Amino acid sequence: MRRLMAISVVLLGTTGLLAGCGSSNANDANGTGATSSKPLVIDITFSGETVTPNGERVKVGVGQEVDFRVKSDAAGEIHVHSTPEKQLAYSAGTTEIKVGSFEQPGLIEVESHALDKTIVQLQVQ
Ligand SMILES: [Cu+2]
Repeated sequence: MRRLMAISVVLLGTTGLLAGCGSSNANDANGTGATSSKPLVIDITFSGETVTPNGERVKVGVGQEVDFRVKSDAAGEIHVHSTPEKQLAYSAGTTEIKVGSFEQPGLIEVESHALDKTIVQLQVQ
């Protein structure tokens, strides 16, 4: 008897999911499921002694892929204070860098040590 109940619960759950699938597209766009699927692209521009953005806080979903699109007049490195930390090299011109995803919620500093500036703070949540 107990087993039978368990099975019918599973079946109910499955049909519920299937039924929800076709109609849930509109809801998905403004909420929950959207974060992890597409990468967050952050544009970073180095010019002489300045960098844009400059210390801004950017929200990232846990497990969401992050890409940096770096435009610079000279080669350099970006330091990501994640665990483990990452040292990302870029060249003069435009460099696309796949940073990867972060599994731990928290604040991650992204810095240029050459300029001694914080570029962005990734708020992983
Ligand atoms: Cu650093």
